[in-house]
Amino acid sequence: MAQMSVEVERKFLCSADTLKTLEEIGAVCVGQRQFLDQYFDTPKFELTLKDMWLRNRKGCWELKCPATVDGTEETSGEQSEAAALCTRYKEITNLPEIQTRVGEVVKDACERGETSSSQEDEESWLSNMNLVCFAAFTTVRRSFTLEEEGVQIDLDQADFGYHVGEIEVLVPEGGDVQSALEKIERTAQKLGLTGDQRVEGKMNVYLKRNHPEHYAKLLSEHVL
Ligand code: V4E
Repeated sequence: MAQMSVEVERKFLCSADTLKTLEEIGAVCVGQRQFLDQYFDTPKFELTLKDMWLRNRKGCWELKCPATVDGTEETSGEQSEAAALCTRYKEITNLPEIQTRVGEVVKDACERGETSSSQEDEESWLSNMNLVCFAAFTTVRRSFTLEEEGVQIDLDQADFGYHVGEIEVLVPEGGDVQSALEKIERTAQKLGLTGDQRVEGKMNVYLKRNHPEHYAKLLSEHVL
């Protein structure tokens, strides 16, 4: 069960001043890259209804699922307002581990026969688990670091015309989530962010436009 870090993240709205503010607080640009994300689920959306997000990015498989599922990180009871603005997701990048997790949810899909290990079709596990691509979009991401806090700040521009910022800290397994939350809160303050707006992720906006019924269902099930 190696390679399972927790991504603690707070999204924020970008404005015309964001770049200037980043510069003023001493954030350093560490590069720009572009990537295509393809998200997969069953036709009945069994994964995303459980807040599990399976994607392929640059040829690598990644599964994001809530960090609280195993009850490891949460200090029970209420959390601070600042912490409530942050999401915490486990990031699983090990393919066999991803297949196990997904298989636990997609139990009644199709039987997973020997063909799944066929060399000529490396992605046959997708069809065996009844997984289809439901979202695909390209992001141009400019990344910055704020070294004194050890946070990364990403400015994302999705190809469907949505712009969003993220302050994030990757916490290795067993690491200190609380201190990550504090780093993010201090960074948010330096950026002059207020917590009074609900900030949508790229996927929110994508689903609202392309799968409005599923979007409504995720809202009513409190996934989004
Ligand atoms: C976790 C999640 C989704 C998967 C995409 O996650 P996100 O962090 O939005 O994407 P991205 O491209 O920034 O990934 P990174 O490069 O940082 O790994 S889609 C919806 N969710 C859940 C979710 C939520 N409930 N609330 C907020 C504010 N964001 C995401």
